Amino acid sequence: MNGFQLLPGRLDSEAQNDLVAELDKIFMAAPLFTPITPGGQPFSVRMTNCGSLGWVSDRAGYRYQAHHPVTGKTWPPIPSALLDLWAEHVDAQVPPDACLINLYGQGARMGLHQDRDEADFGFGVLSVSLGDTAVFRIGGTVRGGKTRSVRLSSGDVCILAGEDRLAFHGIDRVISGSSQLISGGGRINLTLRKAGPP
Ligand code: MD3
Ligand code: FE
Repeated sequence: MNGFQLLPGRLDSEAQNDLVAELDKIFMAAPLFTPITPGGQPFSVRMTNCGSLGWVSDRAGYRYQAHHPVTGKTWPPIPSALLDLWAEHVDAQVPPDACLINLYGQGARMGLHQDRDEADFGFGVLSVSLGDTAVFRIGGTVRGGKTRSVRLSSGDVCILAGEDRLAFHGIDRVISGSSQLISGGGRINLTLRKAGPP
């Protein structure tokens, strides 16, 4: 499996609602926080994690760590439905150790970036979109190259692997009111990864 693979509607509405219920429990154990770039700017996206490692950002840089940056607690476990998706679409032998949870409220976006904080880029990344539709942008591995726009709707799963694993990508905007899944509106994206060393 190689490149950017979009599985539209991979999760039906029952599976989406089940995941939202799991996320409500995760948010109680690991509250959403606002990461700060190494340059000192807050992200417009709020985040938390589940799994043995979580992605965090602050003045000291971007990294994966075993503890929540505010509570100091370990992250809650990854829901089994997500582990099953990973085993089916990414790797049946090696499970993910990190699940980053991004919450996009009104006006939140994510600038073009590469994901390069993981130990081994040979593993793919699996993303699950929930709630309002996102206008996602993906380019090549060189900043400033050609990009294309793809809509990510609630229940869509995408897998990034091989030649596109280091592609520049971001979220231009979220279309508010496009889904009723999340009370209060907004979008949640889950990214499953094998982040740590073997
Ligand atoms: C393309 N998240 O958390 S998910 C991120 O919707 C991130 O919250 C976006 O970019 C979001 O790092 C996009 C789709 C995605 C995830 C990982 C990728 C696209 C990717 C890795 C390489 C290339
Ligand atoms: Fe990313």
